[in-house]
Amino acid sequence: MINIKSVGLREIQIPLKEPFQISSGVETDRRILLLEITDVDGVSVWSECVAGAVPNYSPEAIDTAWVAIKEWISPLVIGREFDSPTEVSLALDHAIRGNHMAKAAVEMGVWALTAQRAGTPLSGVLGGSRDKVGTGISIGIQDSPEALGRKASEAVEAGYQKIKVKVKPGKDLEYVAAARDAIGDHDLMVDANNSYTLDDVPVLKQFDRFGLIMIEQPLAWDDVYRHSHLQKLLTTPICLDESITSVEKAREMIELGSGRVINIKPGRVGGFAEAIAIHDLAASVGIPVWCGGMLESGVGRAYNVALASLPNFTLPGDISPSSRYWEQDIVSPEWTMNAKGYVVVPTSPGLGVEVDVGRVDQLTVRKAEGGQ
Ligand code: OSB
Ligand code: MG
Repeated sequence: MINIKSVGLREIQIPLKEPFQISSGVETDRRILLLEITDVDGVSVWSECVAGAVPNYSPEAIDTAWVAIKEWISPLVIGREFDSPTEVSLALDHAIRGNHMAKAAVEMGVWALTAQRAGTPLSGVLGGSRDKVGTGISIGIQDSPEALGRKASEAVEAGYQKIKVKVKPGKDLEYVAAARDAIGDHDLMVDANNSYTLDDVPVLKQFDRFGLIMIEQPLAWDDVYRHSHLQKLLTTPICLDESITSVEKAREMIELGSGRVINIKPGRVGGFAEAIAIHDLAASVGIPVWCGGMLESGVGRAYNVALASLPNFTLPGDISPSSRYWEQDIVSPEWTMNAKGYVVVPTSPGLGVEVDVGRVDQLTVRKAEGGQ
């Protein structure tokens, strides 16, 4: 039984070790919305809303999520009894259109609360089967092909199993060529964050010569249909990220042949129930999935690691260790990766990491109570 008493919101700000640039913008200080969800028995968990400072990845941003969680989502869950996290997911889905990242922060927290109460690791309640998850790195757009080549080879040195490089028109073929030269036949992919159109087919076809394991979201952020045309013209598998916002979108992708791989971010799809549905659908048709990242703190990372332990997450996720992003994370122990590029899935109850509340307090810039 789930019976939530309060949803505390707070915004923290942490400087990223280095700016992270994608086709549509750059992030230097990460503004992060954390929730502290407490039930009527006093059991409490932390969760993270992955929305960014501006809506340049999806239509959501931290400020819209703040309002959505405080004003609309919290009142739907506080003081009401639910039998399972899936019931919470259905209730939120029924009452609120869009606002997936806001809903996910609450819904995922409820899964962690369920795990915490049962004395089970989060991966266990999700149906995870791996004791460690393979990790890749996502390298932002660099100033020169040489700089990218250096970063890519350092990442291979560090053990990352998959190297993903961000591209955009004009910062593409030369950059990818440099990365490929730097890392030999190591697994390499690109992420365009929807910076191309079908007019760019001549350029996009040239990506085929680099032996990439996939090209992520080349066309519009909400497009499925046009990707089906593009996939027919490329030998490189297309992986959809932004445009897979639900299991129904995943079904469209599969039926249209718009891609051959799916990046699952639980925040983007509204939570774990939907993420698991996409995972299961993809598994049933032989489409591999991997867990994407949104520059999460150690809290959001705990949720991603747990999800990535499910069986069809057969490709390395964007689940870098804490030290890739932060001088100091807000959890202990911090997330680490071994020399073979694996992050260990925690076996202790709930998230498997402790939140350093003192540090969170220091980083907090605003607080509120949901539903008030
Ligand atoms: O497209 O996968 C993306 C970060 C912010 C917004 C969108 C994306 C990303 C990443 C970062 O690629 C992955 C990570 O968290 O390391
Ligand atoms: Mg992406």
